[in-house]
Amino acid sequence: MMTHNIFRSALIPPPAIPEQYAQRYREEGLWIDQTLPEFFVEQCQRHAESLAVVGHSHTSWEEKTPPTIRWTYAELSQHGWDIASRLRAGGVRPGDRVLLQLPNIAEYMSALLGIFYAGALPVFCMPSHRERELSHFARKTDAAAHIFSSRVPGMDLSAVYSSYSQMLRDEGRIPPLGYDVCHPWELEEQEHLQELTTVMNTSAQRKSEQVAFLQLSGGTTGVSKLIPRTHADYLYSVRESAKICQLRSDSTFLVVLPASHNFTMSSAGILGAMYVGATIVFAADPSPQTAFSLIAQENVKVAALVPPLVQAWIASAQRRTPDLSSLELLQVGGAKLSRSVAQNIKPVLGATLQQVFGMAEGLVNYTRAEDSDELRYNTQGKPISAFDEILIVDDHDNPVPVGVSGHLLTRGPYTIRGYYDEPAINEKSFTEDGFYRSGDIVKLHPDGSLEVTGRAKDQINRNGEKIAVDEIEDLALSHPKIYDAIALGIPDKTVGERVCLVVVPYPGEHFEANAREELQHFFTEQGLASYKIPERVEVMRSLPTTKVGKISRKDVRAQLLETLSYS
Ligand code: OOB
Repeated sequence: MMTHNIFRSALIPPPAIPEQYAQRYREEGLWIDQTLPEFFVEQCQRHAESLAVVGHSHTSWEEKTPPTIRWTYAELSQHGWDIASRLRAGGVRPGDRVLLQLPNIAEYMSALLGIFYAGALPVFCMPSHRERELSHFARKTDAAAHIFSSRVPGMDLSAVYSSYSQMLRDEGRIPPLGYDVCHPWELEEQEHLQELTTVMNTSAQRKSEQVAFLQLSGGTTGVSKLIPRTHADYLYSVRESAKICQLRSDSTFLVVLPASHNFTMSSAGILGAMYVGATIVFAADPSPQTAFSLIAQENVKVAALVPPLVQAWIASAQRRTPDLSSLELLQVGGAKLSRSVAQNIKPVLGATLQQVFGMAEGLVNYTRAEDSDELRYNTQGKPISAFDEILIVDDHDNPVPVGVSGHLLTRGPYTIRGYYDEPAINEKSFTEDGFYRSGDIVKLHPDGSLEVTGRAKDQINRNGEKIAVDEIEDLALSHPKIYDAIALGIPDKTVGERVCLVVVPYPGEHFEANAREELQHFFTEQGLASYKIPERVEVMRSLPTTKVGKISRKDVRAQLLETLSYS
């Protein structure tokens, strides 16, 4: 095994929450003095004998067999320590960043605990990320290691790792070490880590208020920005979420969406389940077939889905009448749920709907158990905390009356005050007094519930995965034949929105009938995650412009929707 003797740069301090707020959050008991690794150790001790994780391993998850791993909390912790020891033996040091990119397999959990136990900070990558995204995260965080599995069907992540590592080397950088869970780094017997205290950075005053990990933003500008969340802020949101969702020790939670997503991780999600000592069941794929058999076999009580998946589950359940009798709560979030689908959840799936409107930057809203059906179907709920501050404003930042739609700005005990190492973007994404500009258009209902009525950001929401249009456009413009390009989200029944790219070739350049294949090949070659690759390509001779000569996205969209309705 390669061991590294490289010192990685220190984490850049994120924009801090002003002390007067921090003090308030401490005094009110929102921020407590506990770190995530301490939380894991404590929960694994407290629930040592309970079943913690059910899932496939990296060797078995492609097969349509029942899950092969069943770990108690004590065993999970042991596996976490094992990974931590291996990471440390390989040269990962406390404070280092580690890219975590695993599919929904049981080892996701041991890797997660392992990174924290080693005193390092996970960077939550998606399984679908490829060279372009991974190299960006590695550069931005000076990551020491990248945990992945080389056995992901249809995706050669060893090759992806090698090729972006070479890219980084060519730039004079030292790439992260690759940690393939199929070939774990070796370990000498005496190297076993035993105690957290030996790996924590003890010099800091309040460890719990330091950055714990980096989440990815949905992104409205370029490649995802990194979101620095602290131990104290995140754990506060987890404890409150578990209470709001009324989780109990028998609230077995099914992980369907990627584990790294903030929704799955903490709303109340994986960490909420750990907070109450419940079992976390990993579905190897999001299909209704896989999920339905796990629900019946494992007595699943809670699942979290994006709206397009809910529709797939409903359609499948109507055909097959599966045994979903254990399912109590179906959380739906990540994109707008239509009322008609919302109303079908209870009658068809038997579970109570909870709408979840959240963002990795912080603020999460839930409909509550006691809410009327009217609120449950029509709104996306109320904020977690009485300390969440919500502003709904017009285009000039003036508050709008209750019931009128406006831009949602927010600030609070678990919402960041700035992205990681992005001073220019932070100026635009946050107000001077620290409110985050979510880019969502919402209206307030008289009871305090929020309803999402639109979106003011240039983003495509495909299956709850967010795509910044300018990332796709910038990449398209690097194509030698493309003079101009616009990326748009086209409404779609199965995934919510699909990426459509409208391109204008240079004079004299042509795309043949297969423009789509040609460009899909180009984007794949550029190492772009597959979910961002345009599924529809339209070639136009020119783009409609506004009176002042700017390209009018609205008109392009209108033209396109018109052509689509005829095709
Ligand atoms: C969740 O987090 P992100 O960071 O992937 O995306 C946040 C954005 C929101 O700003 C909003 O535009 C959209 O996703 N969104 C919703 C929604 N939930 C999220 N739009 C309408 N209705 C909803 N229920 O997506 C996320 C994070 C934590 C919990 C749940 C979702």
